[in-house]
Amino acid sequence: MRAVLGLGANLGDPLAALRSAVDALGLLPHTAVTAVSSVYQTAPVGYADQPDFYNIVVTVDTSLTPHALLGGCLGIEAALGRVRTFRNAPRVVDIDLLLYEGYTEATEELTVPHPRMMERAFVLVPLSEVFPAGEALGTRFEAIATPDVRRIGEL
Ligand code: PH2
Ligand code: MG
Ligand code: MG
Repeated sequence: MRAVLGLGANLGDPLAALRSAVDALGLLPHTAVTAVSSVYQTAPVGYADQPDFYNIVVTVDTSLTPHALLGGCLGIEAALGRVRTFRNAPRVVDIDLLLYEGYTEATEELTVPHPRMMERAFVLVPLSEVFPAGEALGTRFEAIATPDVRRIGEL
């Protein structure tokens, strides 16, 4: 199955954290990383008083279930030193399951498609790089260019 992940980091060495996270995703069982977007420097959304984020979108091929993949993502966040404080707080790395082929769920543990992805340019702009036709795993989206999301190069 194919899945799309959104990664963000804004504490410590964010680019190193994103690289380590992508490497770790590829080491999850039965999982291969199939695409990695460029890195975008993005203005913080939700809680403004924190450093800019660095965001990427990654696609994987996996036979992990959505919950097992989510568990893998949370394990990687913890292994890279993420400490959860408050909502939208600065973080070493955040790995969100945005889309999972043929699957929807809305529970306390997991909501896919990600409930806020359609309003977040820091997700949609890198997503549109990986899916230039504006459709990802059957989900249509539109990315609007904004100065708050700036491409800075390859990971
Ligand atoms: N993640 C959030 C809240 N705000 N802002 C930016 N720019 N990038 C993020 O990844 C981000 C955010 C919650 O996960
Ligand atoms: Mg998030
Ligand atoms: Mg998250």
